[in-house]
Amino acid sequence: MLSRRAFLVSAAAASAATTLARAQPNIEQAPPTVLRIERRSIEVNGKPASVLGVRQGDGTFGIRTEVGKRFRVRLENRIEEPSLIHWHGLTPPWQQDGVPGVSGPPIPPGGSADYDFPLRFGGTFWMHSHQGLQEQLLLAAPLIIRDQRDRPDQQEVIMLLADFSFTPPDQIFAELKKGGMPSMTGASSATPASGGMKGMGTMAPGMAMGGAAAKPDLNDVKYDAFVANDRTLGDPDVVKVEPGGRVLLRVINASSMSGFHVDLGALDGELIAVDGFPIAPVGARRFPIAVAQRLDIRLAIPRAPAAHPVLAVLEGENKQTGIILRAADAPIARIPDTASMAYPALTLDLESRLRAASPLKPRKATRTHTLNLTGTMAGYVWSINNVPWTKDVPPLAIAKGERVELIFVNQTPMSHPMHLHGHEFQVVEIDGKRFAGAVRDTVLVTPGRRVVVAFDANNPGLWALHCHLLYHLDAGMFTTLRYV
Ligand SMILES: [Cu+2]
Repeated sequence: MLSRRAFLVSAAAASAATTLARAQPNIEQAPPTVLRIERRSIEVNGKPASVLGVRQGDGTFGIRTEVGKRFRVRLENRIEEPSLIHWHGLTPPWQQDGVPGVSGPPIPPGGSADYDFPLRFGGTFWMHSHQGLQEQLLLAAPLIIRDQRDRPDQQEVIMLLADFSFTPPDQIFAELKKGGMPSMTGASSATPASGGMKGMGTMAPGMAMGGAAAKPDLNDVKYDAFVANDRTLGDPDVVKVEPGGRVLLRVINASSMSGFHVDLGALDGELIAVDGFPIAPVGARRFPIAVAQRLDIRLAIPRAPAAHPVLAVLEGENKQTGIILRAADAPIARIPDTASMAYPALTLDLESRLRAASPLKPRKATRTHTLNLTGTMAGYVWSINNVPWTKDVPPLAIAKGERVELIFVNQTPMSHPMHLHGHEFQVVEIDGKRFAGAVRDTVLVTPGRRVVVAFDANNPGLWALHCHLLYHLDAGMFTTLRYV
């Protein structure tokens, strides 16, 4: 029965793709890029770990392509369970968005699905499983779309960040629901920092700076490691760079639950894009990155031979990961996986200073929806407007052509990186102050704060809108919007 159903789903996906291809007379004749969802082994802290991955036949993780081309992909599921990949930040037809139960069914084991849609814009994007808790098993990869911003004299370096645990994801989730397990912190949201469950190691100095409200509650899951390009600092990814050369660093936070501070050390960085979309450049040596967000940072490599660590330090703690940029044959010093001090919780300070290079056309909103971010650590229930997601929750109503504003009001002591599928949005207001902020697809809403984003309803369909913390999403901080 299962295999028959599997065949039917696969056949349906193939026939949908065929129909789509026929409807496009100028379609490229080149074969699609084949991506395979596979099980793979990596080594973490000297121990073997079985994880998942999505890569091409030649071993390339994810895809690098160009703006103006079509996204033509055949996705094959070669693991023993259903799976589906979401193209995070892209704007496909809604049926190709890769969210099981919203855009369509997952791909059964041995099955495949076809994708074909135009790439409207370039930038740093990524792909990840939206099925169950597979993302926690590192089922994520870069999705890079080159455009006129990419210079030939500039070397591209990708740093994909993830959090790793030897504990199976369903067990992590079960422990979160039970609350108070030794591997968990923040057992009670009512007294986020006073409980005995909260280890002193999480009590970073910056944590108490969240304003008048309760102290922010950080890092629900205690991970065994943080990795950059699948590696810890004990055995880091070392990238050769040109002394005196230019680098475009594309940072992708593919973590399930962890926000970071990207720390460039002695290098001066110029942040030129967030979530793929250009901003008025911001110079700094440290940049915050919430879960699912991306940073494009230009670096000028000094002429002298040297090894330049690019680190990512966990918010509220001192745990760190990163990669090494090695100019010439400079010796590489061992970097510990803890920083000398804890870094603060992520804030909206940078977000409020970002300005879009290409803002949305000024227009009054024709539709607004308020999304109170709600939940309780007791039982680990997360919700929107106090409703944990089920399939019976009606989609938010909007109409094609509208300028929509979503008002996120965080009523919890945790930060939530909120992601809208299928559309780019602009941050237009924080705590009542209007500004032409960054265009992006994921915005962090910190405890007690009110963040407003605007978008144009230009891609009809049924779309997911959710917190990108994996266990919050799975616990119900998820909803949909729909228009035709
Ligand atoms: Cu959340």
